[in-house]
Amino acid sequence: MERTCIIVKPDGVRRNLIGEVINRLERGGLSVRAIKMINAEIETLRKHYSAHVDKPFYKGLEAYMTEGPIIAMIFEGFDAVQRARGLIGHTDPGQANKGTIRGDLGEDSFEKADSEGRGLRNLVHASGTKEEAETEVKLWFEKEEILE
Ligand code: FUP
Repeated sequence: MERTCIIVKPDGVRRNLIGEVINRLERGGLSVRAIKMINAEIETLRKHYSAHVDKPFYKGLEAYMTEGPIIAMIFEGFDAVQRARGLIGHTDPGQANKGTIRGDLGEDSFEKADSEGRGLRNLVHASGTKEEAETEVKLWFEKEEILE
């Protein structure tokens, strides 16, 4: 069965939205396969965002992702990667459709974040492709943390 890596980012944890995120993904047909609360390590973030480390916004993104604990999860289900991204919505909460997690619960936008020179607070991360999902599962989880 297809898997995807989902992270509730520090703003989602701080705003008590962990349950809401899990609920929406579960009701959307996905099942939790693994879950943990951690402080993201700088080294792990650099690998996770390897496509972005050299971009000007990376420092802000790293600062945001380390401002508090995160919830790292693996969800499983049919077409899990695309299904989760559909339920979560557009990267920019300011452009995300109503009915999506970022569209309904997001309070930030690229415009706001850029004007304040900080990372975009968009609540949740979801893997972009099946290949990314498998890489991220290995990056964030030890084998023993994924129960059979
Ligand atoms: P997503 O696939 O939705 O996680 O989005 P991207 O891979 O495009 O971006 C990764 C993260 O970098 C996003 F959560 C938002 C952040 N980002 C910025 O803060 N500024 C930018 O200009 C682009 C991305």
